[in-house]
Amino acid sequence: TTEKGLELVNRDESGVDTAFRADVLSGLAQDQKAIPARWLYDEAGSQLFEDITRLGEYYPTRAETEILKERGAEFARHVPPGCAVVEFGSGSSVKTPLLLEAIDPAAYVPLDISGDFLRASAADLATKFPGLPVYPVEADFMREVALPEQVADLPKLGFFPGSTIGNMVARTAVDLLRNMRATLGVGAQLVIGLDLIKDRDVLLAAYDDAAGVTARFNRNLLTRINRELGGTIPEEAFEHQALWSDVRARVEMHLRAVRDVTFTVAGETFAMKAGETIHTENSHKFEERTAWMMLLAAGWLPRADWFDSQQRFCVMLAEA
Ligand code: AVI
Repeated sequence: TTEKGLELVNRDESGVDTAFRADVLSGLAQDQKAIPARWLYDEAGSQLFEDITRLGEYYPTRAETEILKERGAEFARHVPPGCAVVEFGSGSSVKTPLLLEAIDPAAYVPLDISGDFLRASAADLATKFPGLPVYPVEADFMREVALPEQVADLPKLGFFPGSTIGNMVARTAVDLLRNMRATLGVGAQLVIGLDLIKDRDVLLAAYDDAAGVTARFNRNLLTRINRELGGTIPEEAFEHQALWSDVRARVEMHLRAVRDVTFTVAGETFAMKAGETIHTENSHKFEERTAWMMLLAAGWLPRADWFDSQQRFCVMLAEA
């Protein structure tokens, strides 16, 4: 285990991230090739995702920000005074301050697996909220996390914005929500953002924008594989594809081979026929009732929800 910034990554003697290599090699060996979406977020990918959130077609960030901005006083009425806000992920420079301003908490605890992101967002928050104690925790929040003892006696409010829960299949989403409940404790509350099922063309445009930013975000995975795993993937032979699966209620991103290709990754050879794809991301969309069901399945009781003015996005409040 070596340290990259504060981030703990397992690397072999040649510096390769062993988890990345294992996921790519097993994913490319499947009939329907698939690589977990978390590998989209190297430095370039994280920057491209930031760019996506500013695109005209990508409505979720604006819709959720509208809810946090307009309905803050209503959240505040449901939340006990002096709570500790525990954010799953190191926080967005826009959304986190909106929540903190609305509810005036006693402490802020960002949880993230990446120490670099944690440090950056904690420093940013400290300047915006000089009196607020910030206790960053470097941890994988997909599991139960031990919170700092400084917040042990405070009521907890979990915060998981962005519809990031939608990037997980139902089973993983419920496992995460259950672990969040274990992390926060009985009586805690959770504010969670969920993107809603809507017109197919609106959904697809959000994941296949005219300027091609999402295409660059998706295709950057090939660049990363070639660079970090010594791959020979012909990047120009793959195109970005976004599709809506009505059965699974999700947008899927794929990288589609436009011709027959053969390439190697980490010394292993793979072949794809024209039209075959590598599945790179799921983004599930919800209805109010299916979202409630998911929360209930994980032991959370839905208490309230708020929608943006165009009913595109929902922020739910639930209690453990
Ligand atoms: C981070 N996540 C919620 C985004 C989404 O909308 O599923 C990731 C994304 N992928 C393509 N565009 C945005």
